[in-house]
Amino acid sequence: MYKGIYEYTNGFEDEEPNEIKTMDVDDHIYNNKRPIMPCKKNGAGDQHSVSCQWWKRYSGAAAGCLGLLCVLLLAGIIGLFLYQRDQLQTSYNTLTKERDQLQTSYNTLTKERDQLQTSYNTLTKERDQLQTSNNTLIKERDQLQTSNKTPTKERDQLQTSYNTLIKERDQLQTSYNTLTKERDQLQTSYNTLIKERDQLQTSNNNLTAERDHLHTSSNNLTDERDQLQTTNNTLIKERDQLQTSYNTLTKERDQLKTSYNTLIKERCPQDWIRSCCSCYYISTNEKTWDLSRKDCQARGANLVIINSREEQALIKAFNKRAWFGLTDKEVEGTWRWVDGTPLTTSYWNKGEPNDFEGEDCALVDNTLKDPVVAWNDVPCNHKNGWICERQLC
Ligand code: MMA
Ligand code: CA
Repeated sequence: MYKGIYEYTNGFEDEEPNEIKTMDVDDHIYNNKRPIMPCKKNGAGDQHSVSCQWWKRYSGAAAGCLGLLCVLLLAGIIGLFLYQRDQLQTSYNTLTKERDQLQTSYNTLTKERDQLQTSYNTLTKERDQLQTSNNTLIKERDQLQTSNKTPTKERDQLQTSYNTLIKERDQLQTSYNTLTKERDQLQTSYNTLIKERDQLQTSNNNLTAERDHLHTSSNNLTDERDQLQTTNNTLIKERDQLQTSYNTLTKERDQLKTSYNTLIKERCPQDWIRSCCSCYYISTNEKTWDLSRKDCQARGANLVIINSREEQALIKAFNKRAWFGLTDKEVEGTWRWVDGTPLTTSYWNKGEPNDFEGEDCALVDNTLKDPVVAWNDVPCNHKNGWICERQLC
């Protein structure tokens, strides 16, 4: 409902005074009241002129109202366009920010897929919104083109606004296409990264398996090493014990060997006679004094040297006419034992030594009954038995 203020002159002065009134236009148009005469009555015979003036005033008011409506409609459309443009600009800014976020999210593989999907959905919605806006614009343009009542200037302004919006829409479409390309490139990069990630994951799995295998081998080797170490320690202990036993046995062996050698030295050969610290060999045949001495030397001994009365009694008890180790063939009358020592204590028979016809070697005679005295000097080249002596200490 629109209310306007109109100034007019009433044609019937008897019904309504000629004054300024406020009236409802719609009531005026649709209630089919008697039309108010916009023209002044000039005379009694000028009725047709009065009707023509009223119609002109009414048509002008209607045209003014229509124009005002058109202006209001255009203002509304322009406002709607501006509002949608702001929304598109806001969407464009949002898309730019999301593109930056996508670029940032590109570095993070885990979040990148979700963010790309979200951005894609947002772009799709906005593309649909753009498509819807475009369709709306096309419809409005068609409505404007079909409206013949719209003034030319206002239509041109609307056309200009429409063209501006179309350009902005094209720019947004271009931005959308650019963002779509960038999104596709990001998607390609994302797919490449996913493949590389999968390859790395596969390599990582292989390396993990090899690491586990090596870890198992290492554990086995460690166990074997520990077992070997334990065995080695046991063997070292056993070796040390064996070494100790070996050393003990070596000492005992050396002691036994020493004892053996001592016993060997102290033992007299078979068929020899032991007495005190010497072994005595009594010959079974006869040789000269020199050959008898050589025989004793061949047996590791020498002709017996008599150092005590007891030894002389022992030799006498053998009851053997035999050479012993006493001679004066170097210096006649100076008797020496075979070890070079001079004779100090002797057991000569009475009248001996007499060097009868050259007698330089002494023998023990077994013809006298005296238990000790038994020596006589006889020629050295005579053959007699002999007695050897090996001293044990
Ligand atoms: C033998 C001989 C000598 C000894 C005299 C003693 C005749 O020679 O044995 O050596 O001195 O007897 O009468
Ligand atoms: Ca003699």
